[in-house]
Amino acid sequence: MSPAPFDPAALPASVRLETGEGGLPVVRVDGSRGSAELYLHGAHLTRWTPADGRPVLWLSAASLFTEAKAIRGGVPICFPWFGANPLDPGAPAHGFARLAEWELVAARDDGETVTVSLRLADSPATRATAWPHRFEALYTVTVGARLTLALTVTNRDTDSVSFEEALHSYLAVDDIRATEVTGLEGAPYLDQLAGMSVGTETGPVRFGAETDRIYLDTPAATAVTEGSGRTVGITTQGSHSTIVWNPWMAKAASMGDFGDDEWTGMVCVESANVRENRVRLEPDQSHTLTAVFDVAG
Ligand code: TA6
Repeated sequence: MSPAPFDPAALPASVRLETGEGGLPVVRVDGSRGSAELYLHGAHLTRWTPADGRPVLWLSAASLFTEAKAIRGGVPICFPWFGANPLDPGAPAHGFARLAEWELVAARDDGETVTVSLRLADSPATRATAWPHRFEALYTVTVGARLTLALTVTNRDTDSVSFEEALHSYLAVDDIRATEVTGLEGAPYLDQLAGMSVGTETGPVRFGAETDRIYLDTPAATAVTEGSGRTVGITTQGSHSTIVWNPWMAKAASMGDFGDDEWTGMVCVESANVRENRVRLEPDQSHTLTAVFDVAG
C-alpha cells in the first residue's frame, strides 16, 4: 500500500515546494549550511551550493524544462538502464527515471542538514517498457556543507531482477583543460568513443578532447581538481562503476540543450553500476547507491 501523500504544509521552513522553470514543480532548500534545488521531474537535483562556497553543480543555460526531456546538467538519475537499451533501441537513453514525475514523501531539517526524500514506483507506463518489473525507488538528498545522495531500489517483483544505474553528476569547473580526475588509476575502462574498446587508466584523467569512458570495478573515492585548486571529492558506497564525460566542442555544438561554448565549464563524474557491475536483486531485496560530495579549496 503506497504511503499517505506528503502534506506540503508539513514542510520545514527551510524547504519550499514551488513552481520552477517550465512550470515544473521544484523543491527549494535553504538550509543553514547549504542550499539546493530539486525538481520532481526526474528527481533531478539542479543546484547545490555550500553556505560558504560557490555552486558545485553545472546546469546548462540551454537546458529544457519540459516533461518530455531530461534536464541538462545537475544530477540526472539513470535507471533502470544506462545509455541505449539493448532490448529496445528506441527506448529513451539512460532509462525512464529521469523523465518520470517523482513524489515528494519526506522533508526534515535537523539544523545542520536538510533531507528531502522522493519516491518512484512502477506504473503502467514503466511496465510497458523493456524493463517491465515491479519496483520501488527512494531517493534521499541531504543538503549541508556536504551533499549526500542515496538511491535505494527495492525489487517488488516476484522474480529476481537486474538493472543499471548512475547518478550522472555534472560538476562545474573553471576550465576543463586545467581539470583532472583522480582515484581511477589502474581501473579498466570501456571507451564509448571507440566501440567500447578496453583500456586501463594509467594516471589522473586529463582532458584534451571529447572523453566518454565507463570505468569498471572502481574504488569508492574519486576527486575532481580544477585549475583554481578547488577539489570536489566524491565518496561512494554501493557503486562499482564510474563514468567520466566531457563532450568537447563538436558534440556540445550538436546538442540543442547544451550551449556551444559550455563544454569548457563542466565535467561529468558519475557514480554508477553498469554493464558487468549491474545490480541483481532477489524479490524484496534492496540496494542503495550512495554518493557524498565534499568541497575543499
Ligand atoms: O554518461 C556519458 C553519456 O552516456 C555520454 O555518452 C553522453 O551521451 C551523455 O551520457 C549524455 O547523455 P544524454 O542522453 O543526457 O544526452
